[in-house]
Amino acid sequence: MSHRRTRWIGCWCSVALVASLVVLCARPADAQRRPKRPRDRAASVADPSKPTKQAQLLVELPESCNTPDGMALLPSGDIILSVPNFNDKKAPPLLMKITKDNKLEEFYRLPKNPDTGRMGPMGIVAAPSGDLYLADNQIFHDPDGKPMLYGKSRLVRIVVKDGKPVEVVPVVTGFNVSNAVVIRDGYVYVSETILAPKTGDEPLASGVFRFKLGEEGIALKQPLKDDPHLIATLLTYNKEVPFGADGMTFDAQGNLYVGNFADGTMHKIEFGADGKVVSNRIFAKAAFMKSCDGIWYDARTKKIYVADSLANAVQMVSLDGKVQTLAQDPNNDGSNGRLDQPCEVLVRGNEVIVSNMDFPVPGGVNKTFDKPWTMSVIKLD
Ligand SMILES: [Ca+2]
Ligand SMILES: [Ca+2]
Repeated sequence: MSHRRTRWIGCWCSVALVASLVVLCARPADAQRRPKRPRDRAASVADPSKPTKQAQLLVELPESCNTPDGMALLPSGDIILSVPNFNDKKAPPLLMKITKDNKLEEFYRLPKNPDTGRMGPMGIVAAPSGDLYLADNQIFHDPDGKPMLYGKSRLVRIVVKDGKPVEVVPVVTGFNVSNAVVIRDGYVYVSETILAPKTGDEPLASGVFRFKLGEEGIALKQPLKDDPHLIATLLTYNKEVPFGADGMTFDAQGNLYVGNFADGTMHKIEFGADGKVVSNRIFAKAAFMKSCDGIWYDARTKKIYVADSLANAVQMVSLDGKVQTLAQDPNNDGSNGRLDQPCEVLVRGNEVIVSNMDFPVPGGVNKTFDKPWTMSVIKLD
């Protein structure tokens, strides 16, 4: 399932990276004289913001792929990678294949978006039919060069026959920022990162839309908040960064998790037996989780992996909501697979595969868009 990521344009208030500290409470004198039990020692050294792993190089991307983004894991173990090339639009928008043995192949040179002449491939996921569902994010493609283009983003289906892409079929039109795409139990879910542009000091609204698989030719109602496919709304309180709902993933029980990009929080959405949303709440947050971009639930380790774009890190969220840093790098160019602004993660076997967008955002650890352009891997135990 694909989880995606986001970039935005605007000014971000720089926030110092605050390490989480374990505060030891004062204890009575007699307790201090007693030897520590092993459990006490473990508790005193546990610093959840300290990375436990180092990212390595999975594959270096060619000249045609300056901005990797979303990923779809296929049943074969191959990965389809979205490459919008937002950093340098001289390169065309592409889909690449990373085979299960990590060979890189061009999969699809995407046809033109009918409104802007250029697709913006982001979140991507394989349907049970083998077709791919893809978010075509047009927010950065204003034909007159304005920073934001609203209402032109889409969800499309890429028809796949005998393992090859054949054509692009529009499924839903009228998003502002179609971002992550996930499929479960006959429905496709799309995160909308800006439900309505901000007009003042109010929190930014974003949301999640749900469509029945097979339903096509849908034009969303405007304003988007009035469309009946909207099942959940998130609010983002960060005043400088207008980006909300982003990565999405389901756990084994069918609960949906959504990253709130600029607040760095993860929301949990629960459904009743009739499929209606019964709860939508902030599930995980931590001082050191600066943003919540692409996310992925791994059933083996029972953790949700988070691409933390701003902190240049991959975080892990346990099903009790606790956050722990898996890997983190300082500002760098991505050489040797060091993290270079991760935007998307997925887990294949015991490997966390990381897409490094390298798309600097003010306030983020990554400062420069620079060669090489890379995918990383973090090996789990
Ligand atoms: Ca780089
Ligand atoms: Ca960089």
